[in-house]
Amino acid sequence: MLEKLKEGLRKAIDKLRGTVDKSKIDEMIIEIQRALLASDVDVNLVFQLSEKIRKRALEEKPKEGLTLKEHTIYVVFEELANILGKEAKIKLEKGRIMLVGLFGSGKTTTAVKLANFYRKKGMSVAVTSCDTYRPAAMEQLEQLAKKANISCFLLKEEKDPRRIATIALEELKKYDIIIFDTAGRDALDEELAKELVDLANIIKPIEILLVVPADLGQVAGIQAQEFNKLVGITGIIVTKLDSTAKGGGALTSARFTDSTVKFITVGEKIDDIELYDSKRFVSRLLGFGDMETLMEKVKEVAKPEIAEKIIKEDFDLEDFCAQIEMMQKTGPIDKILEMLGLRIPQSKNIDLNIQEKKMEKWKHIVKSMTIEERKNPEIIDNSRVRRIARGSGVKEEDVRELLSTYKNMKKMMKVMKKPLLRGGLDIFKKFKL
Ligand SMILES: Nc1nc2c(ncn2[C@@H]2O[C@H](COP(=O)(O)OP(=O)(O)OP(=O)(O)O)[C@@H](O)[C@H]2O)c(=O)[nH]1
Ligand SMILES: [Mg+2]
Repeated sequence: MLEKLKEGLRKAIDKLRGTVDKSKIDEMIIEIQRALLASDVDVNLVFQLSEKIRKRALEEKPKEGLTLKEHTIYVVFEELANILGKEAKIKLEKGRIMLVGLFGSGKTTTAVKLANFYRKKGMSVAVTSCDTYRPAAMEQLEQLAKKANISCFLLKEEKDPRRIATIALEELKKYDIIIFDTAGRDALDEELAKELVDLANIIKPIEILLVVPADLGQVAGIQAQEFNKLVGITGIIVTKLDSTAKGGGALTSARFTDSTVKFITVGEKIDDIELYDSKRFVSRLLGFGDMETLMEKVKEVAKPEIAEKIIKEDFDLEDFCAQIEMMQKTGPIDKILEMLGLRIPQSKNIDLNIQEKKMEKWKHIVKSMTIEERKNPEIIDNSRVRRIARGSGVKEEDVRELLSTYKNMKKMMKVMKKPLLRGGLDIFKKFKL
């Protein structure tokens, strides 16, 4: 996601090597400007930001215990986070959510991702479609919802979106959250405008979220303004951040309204949606790692104790099994590593696409081990392998495979830990972020 911007910003921070002085800070600012402009952030905004960074880096007294370099990085972090929005606040209360946006912006797919997001927060959720404009729009929502096991209400024959909204409200009233997908158009024409205003009046949503694709860049700001004037949007969802370099422009679009970017989507899968928090986002861009989002993902499926161990790289075979299980649920490891601000070379990657069956086998194997073996798998020699295999009814090579995967993962934890400490975690601790 936003690889170019990331690269550019990291290159900028790299300019601070050695003793930091005014000329190094200027060099860094030029790199930041380049990166942001390439990401389609508004020129004036970029210049304002540059001035602020320059002034604060050179004139502000560094916080206690910080070197000038750390101070400068912190200023860059804060100012970038400022222009890239705020921390999104969402209401976890009963109500209706209405998605609006132009053709192909990602409304229908986002409706289901969003439903899944709220469901994970423990709420009952249903989706419905008021898109009577595009052929097969309802079938698309139906299929996506079915795949994700989300309740979906449709009136496929009805041609009036207002009637659909009215009936859906009644039919779905037992749900905590009802998400309304709406039709798109090439532009916000009169017909669409009227339809959306009517729908908003019927649905009375607690959130009207404008869905904009990241590749719109700065144009997203103009759209936000238009839709805001029309129906008063409460937030923006920037989609397809995974597939464009222009995301910076879209992410800064909320400043034309009094709303904020609330969610971003970063892929086509149902879990590829995140609550947007510019501080977290910028820390990821700068390579400090997004510890909070990572921890949140981990917490969704694992106990906090295990999460701690993952970070501390202090885990035994039992934790290992728990961790593999968790990663099967949290998704591919490369995404988790990206949140840690890391890119692991392909060769070092571990294939975590391990089928349920193998997991089951591994659990049996671990059960056949002594406590000491679980704590220190290093002591397991050939004769112990044989005994464990017999005890758990598997082949010796299965035991070896488990041990070698464990070893690889431990190695990877080491790789993960170093840049974390070197990169920004230390700084983040100092700032108590
Ligand atoms: N790579 C990527 N593709 C996405 C993302 N979100 C949506 N898409 C794709 O964008 C395309 C359009 O998405 P839809 O959800 O159909 O968009 P829509 O706004 O409902 O479109 P209309 O109903 O025609 O107005 C689909 O092919 C989606 O799979 C994303 O975050 N990343
Ligand atoms: Mg649609």
